[in-house]
Amino acid sequence: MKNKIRRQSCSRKQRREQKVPLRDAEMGDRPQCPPVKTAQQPDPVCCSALAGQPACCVPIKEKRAAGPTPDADVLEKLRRGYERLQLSSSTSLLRKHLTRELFDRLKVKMTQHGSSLLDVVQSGFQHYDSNVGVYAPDADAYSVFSQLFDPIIAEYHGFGPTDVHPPLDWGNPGTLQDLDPENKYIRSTRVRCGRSIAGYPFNPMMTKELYKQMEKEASEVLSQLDGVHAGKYETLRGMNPRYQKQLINDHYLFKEGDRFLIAAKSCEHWPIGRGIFMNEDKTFLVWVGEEDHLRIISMQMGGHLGEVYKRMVDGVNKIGRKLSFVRHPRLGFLTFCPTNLGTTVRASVMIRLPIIGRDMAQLEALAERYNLQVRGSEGEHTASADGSYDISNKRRLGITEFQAVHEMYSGLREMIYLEELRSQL
Ligand code: ADP
Ligand code: CIR
Repeated sequence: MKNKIRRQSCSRKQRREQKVPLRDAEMGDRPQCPPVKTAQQPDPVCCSALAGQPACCVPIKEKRAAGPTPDADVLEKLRRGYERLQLSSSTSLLRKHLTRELFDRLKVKMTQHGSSLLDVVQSGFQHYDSNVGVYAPDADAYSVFSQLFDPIIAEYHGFGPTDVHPPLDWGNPGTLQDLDPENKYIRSTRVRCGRSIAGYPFNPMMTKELYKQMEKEASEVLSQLDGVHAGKYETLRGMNPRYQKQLINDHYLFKEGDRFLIAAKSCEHWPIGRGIFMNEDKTFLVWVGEEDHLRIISMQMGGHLGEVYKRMVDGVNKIGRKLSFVRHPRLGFLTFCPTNLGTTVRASVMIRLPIIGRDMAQLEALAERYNLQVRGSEGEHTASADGSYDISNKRRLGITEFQAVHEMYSGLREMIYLEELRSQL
């Protein structure tokens, strides 16, 4: 008796090289296998038996539901990674929410771009000090692996599995004043948002060609910006290393070698497709090809949040007229990291609070009270080099853009007030 056959996943490379992305988990665009008898081919042969054909099926004893599954190597990596994570002392949201039962259910799933659970969890499997530990390798991952993403998103943003992100609302930037008019505490203010350009997968699934295409598309649009946003795009390829280092040290450019992103396969083909757009004053910047396709940033010295926010909003609106961004009906704007979903907005100040900021743990506890997040002076996962901290809104999902910024605004006002009070004791 002939063996029955089932579909087997093609390798990641095979999938990525397909010009047309897979439409659904039933492999709608893949060759028909097991083959169907037709008048022309009454006794068709399985593709795995044809010399020179990429195999997309493999003989098995029992027929199973059609649909791609990860190959044996991926399943083994998942099994080992999961066992080790369980034995570790990791406090990541990944470890907390990926129960054995859920792991067994999700490990066989794949997205239409061919991403597996491994693509979602590999950063958290490698780095036990992750806060979160998961990334979405493509937009579809948020649906296919929703049973893992949803509880993580709920815990990070306070956004439940049936909640729906509100429509975009920038509010009125003019109502946000200078947080530190006497220039006593705040060195600089920055507001950024992330955008994924429609038609491209997220980092781990990007090929060299896609990076080049995306950079070209983005840089052409950016080069046409006018007014205060007008500036120049500089690709990272061939950038003078000293100039690049200076831009990083001055907090304009993304740093290289973030171990969480490397483990998430987010730095492949570096520096192809990566670069920065800057206006003349370096108060409006766009990162291309870093963690998200685009990071749109406004920053300036001092504490005038309203001015900084307005410049970002106007810039995003101009860019949005020329590029289509990926927006999910429930999760808002989609980003690579689930912590950035929804509004994607992070409004931060670089601030010195000599009394209440004397120790980081105490400062973090206070910040939590106002839904704020404290980062080191060189960015996420860094320490404070000079007694200053980067303090920003923590929540980005389930609230409007204006609410996200306002949460930071009112929290920072409270913290500065406390610092003032204590300095008078
Ligand atoms: P994001 O996720 O917002 O891109 P990162 O933590 O990766 O932030 O930081 C990116 C860069 O932006 C780092 O150099 C960081 O120090 C800088 N940065 C963040 N907030 C401010 C601020 N308010 N003023 C100046 N630089 C800032
Ligand atoms: C982590 O899990 O720590 C990293 N993947 C970064 C997560 C995003 N940032 C954050 O929670 N502050």
